[in-house]
Amino acid sequence: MNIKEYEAALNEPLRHVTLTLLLDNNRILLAMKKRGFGVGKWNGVGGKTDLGESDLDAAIRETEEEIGVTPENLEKVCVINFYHPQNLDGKGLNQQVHVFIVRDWIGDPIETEEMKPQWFIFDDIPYKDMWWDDEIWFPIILSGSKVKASFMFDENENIIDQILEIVDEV
Ligand code: 6OG
Repeated sequence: MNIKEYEAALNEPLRHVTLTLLLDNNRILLAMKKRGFGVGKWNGVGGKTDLGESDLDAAIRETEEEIGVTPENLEKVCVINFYHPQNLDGKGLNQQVHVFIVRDWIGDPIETEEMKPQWFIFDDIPYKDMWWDDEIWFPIILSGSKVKASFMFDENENIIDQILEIVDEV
């Protein structure tokens, strides 16, 4: 099954999730996920958008909860659909991730029960310990472009289909 076929068969909208990336000149803040979905991987910070909440407000709230900083002037740079059809619990893991970059924030990143933050220079992003899709779209957004994409994974978290376009607005 490919992405187009799978999307045609889906009858529920995707759950919205946020992902926020703090940037400081040529450095990016990633955080080690300590529990839950994506445990053991470096990633931006974020989580589920609540019912009635905007994705922007969810991104701010999740960043406060997970690394203790309040982001300001968030810029949405990506919308990515992630499909996990092979997974037994595939329905629950399908999600639409709204990605924001941030250059202004209040407070210093701190470790919490959920995440352990660390700065990385752009040339040293630990892609081997991240979701495989990140190596594809991180360089595009770090060079200043915006992306709409879809990725489909197998049960071993390998990418089995992808669609990606660079867009003016997401
Ligand atoms: P919680 O389940 O912790 O939110 N997320 C992904 N991030 C990347 N870079 N690649 C993926 O490829 C991802 N799938 C999900 C969105 C999950 C967090 O993980 C992100 C959320 O920030 C599969 O509430």
